[in-house]
Amino acid sequence: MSEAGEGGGRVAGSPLPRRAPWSLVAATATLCLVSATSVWTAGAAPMSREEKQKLGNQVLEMFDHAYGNYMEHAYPADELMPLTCRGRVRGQEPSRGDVDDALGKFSLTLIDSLDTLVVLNKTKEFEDAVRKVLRDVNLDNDVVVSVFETNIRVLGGLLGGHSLAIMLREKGEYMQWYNDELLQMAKQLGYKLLPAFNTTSGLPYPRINLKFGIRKPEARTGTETDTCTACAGTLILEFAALSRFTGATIFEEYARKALDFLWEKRQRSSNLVGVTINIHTGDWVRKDSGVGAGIDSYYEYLLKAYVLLGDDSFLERFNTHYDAIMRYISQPPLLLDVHIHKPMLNARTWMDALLAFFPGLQVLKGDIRPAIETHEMLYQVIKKHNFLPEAFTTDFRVHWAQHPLRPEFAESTYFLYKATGDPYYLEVGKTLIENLNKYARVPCGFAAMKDVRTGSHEDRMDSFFLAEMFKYLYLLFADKEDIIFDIEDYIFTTEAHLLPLWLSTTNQNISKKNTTSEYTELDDSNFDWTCPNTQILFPNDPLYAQSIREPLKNVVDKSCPRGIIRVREESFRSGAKPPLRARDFMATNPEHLEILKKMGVSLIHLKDGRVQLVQHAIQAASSIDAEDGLRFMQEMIELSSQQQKEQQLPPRAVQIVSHPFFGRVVLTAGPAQFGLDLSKHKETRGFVASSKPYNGCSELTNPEAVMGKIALIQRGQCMFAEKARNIQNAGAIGGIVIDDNEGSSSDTAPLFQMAGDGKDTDDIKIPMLFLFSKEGSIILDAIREHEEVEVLLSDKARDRDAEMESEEQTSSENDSQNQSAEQVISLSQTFDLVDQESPDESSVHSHLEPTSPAETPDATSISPSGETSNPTESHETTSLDGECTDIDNQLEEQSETEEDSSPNVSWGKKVQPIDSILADWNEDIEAFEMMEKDEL
Ligand code: DMJ
Repeated sequence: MSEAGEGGGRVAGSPLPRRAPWSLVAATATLCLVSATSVWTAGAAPMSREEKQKLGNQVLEMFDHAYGNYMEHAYPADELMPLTCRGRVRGQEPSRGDVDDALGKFSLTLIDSLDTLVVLNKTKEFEDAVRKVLRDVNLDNDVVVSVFETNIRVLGGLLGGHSLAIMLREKGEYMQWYNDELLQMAKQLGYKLLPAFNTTSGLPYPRINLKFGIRKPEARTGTETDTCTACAGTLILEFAALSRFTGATIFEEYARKALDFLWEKRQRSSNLVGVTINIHTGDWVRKDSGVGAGIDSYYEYLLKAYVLLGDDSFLERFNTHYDAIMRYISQPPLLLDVHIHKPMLNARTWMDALLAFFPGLQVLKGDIRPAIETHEMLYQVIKKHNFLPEAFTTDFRVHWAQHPLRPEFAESTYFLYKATGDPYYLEVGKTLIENLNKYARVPCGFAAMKDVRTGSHEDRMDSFFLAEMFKYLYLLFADKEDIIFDIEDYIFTTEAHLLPLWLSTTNQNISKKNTTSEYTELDDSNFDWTCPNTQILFPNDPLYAQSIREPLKNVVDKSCPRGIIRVREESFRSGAKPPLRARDFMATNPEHLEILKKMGVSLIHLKDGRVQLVQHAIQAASSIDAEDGLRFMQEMIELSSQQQKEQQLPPRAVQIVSHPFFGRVVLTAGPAQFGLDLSKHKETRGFVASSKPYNGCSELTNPEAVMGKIALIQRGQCMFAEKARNIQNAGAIGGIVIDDNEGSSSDTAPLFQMAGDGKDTDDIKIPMLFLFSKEGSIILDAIREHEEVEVLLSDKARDRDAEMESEEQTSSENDSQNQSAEQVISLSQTFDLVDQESPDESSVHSHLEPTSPAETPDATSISPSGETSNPTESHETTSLDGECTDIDNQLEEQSETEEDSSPNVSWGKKVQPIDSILADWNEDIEAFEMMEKDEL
């Protein structure tokens, strides 16, 4: 135990001030968060108390805007739909797939917000909210919900609410009437979740019917075989708290059993776990491993279970995994997924946004340096795109452009500030606040970003936004006296619900499996039981955090596309060409197939009719053929990427700029293959008017109404180009086609671009955009309410705070063509996104990855779907201290120009010639085969 731990040992809050033996360690973890704020002397300028208070008040105002609109327009529904300003009721909206499994018709957002109200000092509102929960919430609905989401959001929300309700009751002013009713509800819900654990493994089913449980015919669930590791491993805090609060030990026992099983199943050589596991057999279904989606909170709960429950085995497990993470996944500042059996090989070339929680966890662990590095890298990505895109590549391009207002980065910012006291993190928080207000705030709440590149919105405000984002932002700027209780008496669950640390010494009679003997061989000398004493570290070197951040300052702007390209560059430098050029390749040509075989490239016909190419260098006829195969694959990757770009146009934005929207609502629109290209020209701005006839399929009868305006036209009955010509002839300066399929939305349907009519469309000069029905109805509703509605058509939303300048681009040439059908080109590959928290594997970006790269760890694979995986990356150069080549630049995002070099930045891996790569492959494959045998 460190001196720091003992010196920092503080007495936990009431009702049970007694400390268990582990408390010093918990205090040590707490101590990591006890910062040196008062001694900061250099680096970022200190922030005055007034400025902090101003920002804290801004957070309160933003919370009121989000919560107030939810309560006014959505409650008792689960969530607010901030664009259409109503509640999201499951079954009444088009299904969004697994994301909807969080919605159980139990007023999710209200429950998830309970303890936020207390943290934000809104005690009166908390009291009202608790009364509403007790009066209105039904936990017995015939609805299938995610066990994971229900646990972290609803059970956690009820327990967090209960924890703070009894704290307030004890203080003697508020909640005097409270008789543990929230806890009774939590217990009722706990019993409803228990049937999910009825598996031989003890791992829970991913879903349960709140009314009928599992497997009954009425339940409509219980046939699943897989779950994600986080889904099965993120229960212990809530379940143990429930057991300790109520004395009913069964909950903690079940959660422990699931954790024990996951621990048993870890890959024994690497000590890593996969993303999804079969709940019956315990086999890993997805063998890739990272710290983001699908695994994240499993690690979080091991460490926090130790802090809350004081059980050493949890810390030992955490340390074992942490050692593996730092060995294989952490490539500072990146965190890259690897394969559990071959952890030296990367499984992906991109990172997901959920991993942004990890620096916060590292702070709790006490490993500050990599936390600072990763956080800084994430901040650079945010500065580039305003928000963290759902996924971004290792060279920081957008991979999935969505951003559902996730709180993980704010969480890590808070913990880093607590640990370092560096005012830099307050400035980071300020930027987050500004971006939320500038880009996500809409008149009826805050809307998720549909596409961070265009600034367009989704009609979605997830409950975690209220549970987590406002808590962490408020706490970041709050001084001790701004909060009515001592926050350090509590631990944050993964949903930021607060559980009191005194639970550790309450009702401890849970039977524990003693597994400590398994750890004797572990060398955890680098990851010992203490964390650095930040009270010594930071005052001694106030520039410590800054000195770690400094080399990373330009990491995003100065980066070059890396990895796969580098190998190609190396091999092309010699001028060598593969015997078969990618552009000539035909999958039906037997000669070509023969050449592929020689090069070790095999062809896999996917179920959906596409083909996937996989190279196994070891299967090539010779090492020269293997090199040729590598070159062929690189050409193929480039070709595929180019083809994809040709097929895809990024989405466009329709921004409502008139009162009361003032640019705050941005709708995702599909582009047209004809008319003014908004990516090349300035935006078009104008008032909207409906055309008559509304389908725009004949000469307009109301040209005076659409003259000089942007015409609204309904989809259907004739070609898009014909509609465009008709409105152009009537003098419109632009057109918006609104889908005639009622209920369609870009939230649930893939965007597409409107195709021409097969003839010359050069005569169409005005811009044309497409809106699905739901987005279109936002404009139609606005006209009904406000008559004059002005919009901006563009490729990217404009700064909504600046006064919008009028911009008109009109052109009209008369011509019209008649056709009988529309043509549509699908853009679904890029924009068909799925939620990262999906509890089962089948839902996780299956569209983008028909064959998991993790299944071919020793191979370079590419499919015409555009998703490429190249595990050879881990052998390739990642040192970026050279110049990007033109070829590299071809792969950059269409609209972005990035700088050509990245001096001073090294990812810590070395350039390797191809011979050596191939030799390594062989070694890896042998090691892999050995491991597989061992496991059998
Ligand atoms: C939250 O519900 C929790 O933090 C969870 O562990 C991960 N995802 C969301 C927020 O992004």
